[in-house]
Amino acid sequence: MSDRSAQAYSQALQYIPGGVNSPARAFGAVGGGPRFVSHGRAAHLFDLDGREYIDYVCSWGPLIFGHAHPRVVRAIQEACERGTSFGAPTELEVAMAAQVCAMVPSIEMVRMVNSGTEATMSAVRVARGYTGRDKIIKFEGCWHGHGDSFLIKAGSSALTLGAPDSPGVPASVAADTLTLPYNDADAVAHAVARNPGQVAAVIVEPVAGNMGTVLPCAGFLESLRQITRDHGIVLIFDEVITGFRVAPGGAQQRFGVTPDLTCLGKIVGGGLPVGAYGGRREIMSEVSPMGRRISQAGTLSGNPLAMAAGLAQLQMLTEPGVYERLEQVSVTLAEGMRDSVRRLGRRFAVNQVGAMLCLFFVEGEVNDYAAVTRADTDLFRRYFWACLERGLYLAPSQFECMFPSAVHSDDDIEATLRAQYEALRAVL
Ligand code: KE4
Repeated sequence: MSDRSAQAYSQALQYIPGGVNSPARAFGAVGGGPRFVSHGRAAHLFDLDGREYIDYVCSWGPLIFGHAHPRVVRAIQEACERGTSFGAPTELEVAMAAQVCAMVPSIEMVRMVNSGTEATMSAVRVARGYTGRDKIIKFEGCWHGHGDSFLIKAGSSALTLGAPDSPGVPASVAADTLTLPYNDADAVAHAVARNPGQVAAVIVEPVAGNMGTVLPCAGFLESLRQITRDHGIVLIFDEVITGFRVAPGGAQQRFGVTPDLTCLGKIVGGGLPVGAYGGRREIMSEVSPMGRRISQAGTLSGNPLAMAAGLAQLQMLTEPGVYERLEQVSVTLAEGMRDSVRRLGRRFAVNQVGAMLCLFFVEGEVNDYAAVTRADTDLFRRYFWACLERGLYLAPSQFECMFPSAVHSDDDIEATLRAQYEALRAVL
């Protein structure tokens, strides 16, 4: 590990659990210590020792236009000069709500919160309040943030660090969460039949991005929509990753399935702390202070700096050519990686949709959690370090995605595929 990162890390360990403010940043699954960042510029990240990397974490998804985009920086500066927070409504919040509702038509009303976790926690509480039911259905390997109800067979850092179920979650809470295999609609039908009138919501990542990238099989999302509609269950799409990343209107636009509620995060905040949840007016009209007053609140919800950053990014996404560029960059990467794997005589899976992709160290197709858990995580660990040493900054886990941005240049992609091939050859 680089010297200055090592020094910073040993100091961080004195004050912060694991030396990081989120376990996904720890190098637990790959060994060694994390690189501490000095700054970012476009698609590049620079560590404390001045090493430069092509960044495929991009803050775990928010930076669809890369680091410190001038229009985002200027929007934050202008907002900052008017004050950082008021605890009173501003026109920026109205503009943001209107922008989200315009880009994701199933969202008729929306609430801004401060993280994806807050968005999913709130959406589940609203679904429970609206239906008067307690149980929820989620899927193995999906991550919806660290709300108690979700920490059962969860993905992302829980899966990476081998703790899909967390201590501290009361058995009474866990009992109301039914966790089923992703892409298995029959399992959902059976679970609903065994719990008649008790399931408030099905929450799903419409493309799973927390066990690597796993796409919905044909008919899976449509079946969820049919089952939930037939049984008065709220269908929640957790689009914290997929929102604005796989299409302007998210996975629901790309796959043509409309949920009742949608959770957003990451891109919607332009790199600042923002989450959002919203959906059918009939449901959202029950959120406090309206209707049945289902509680949800937050001191910094709709913060003007975060709204300015998110709005700047969303407005740039509506400009011509952006999604063509995102698709072109991501497909070029995926096809190049498949070619590298083939040239080395292996059949590892590369899953890609929109601007999210993942190389699995699993031979053959990867369509569910069971296939993902067959990944050779020790080979991934060696591949991760071989890539880092060749200037590629990947998530330190087999169970995360690569997140290209609209500002990854043709040179970046060419350099990435060259370095990635060399790294694969070195470890294979
Ligand atoms: P946050 O609370 O981290 O903003 O969002 C939680 C969340 C909810 N839903 C989905 C689909 C998510 O992917 C996330 C957070 N994603 C992880 C990475 N896969 C964040 C990284 C971290 O935990 O540090």
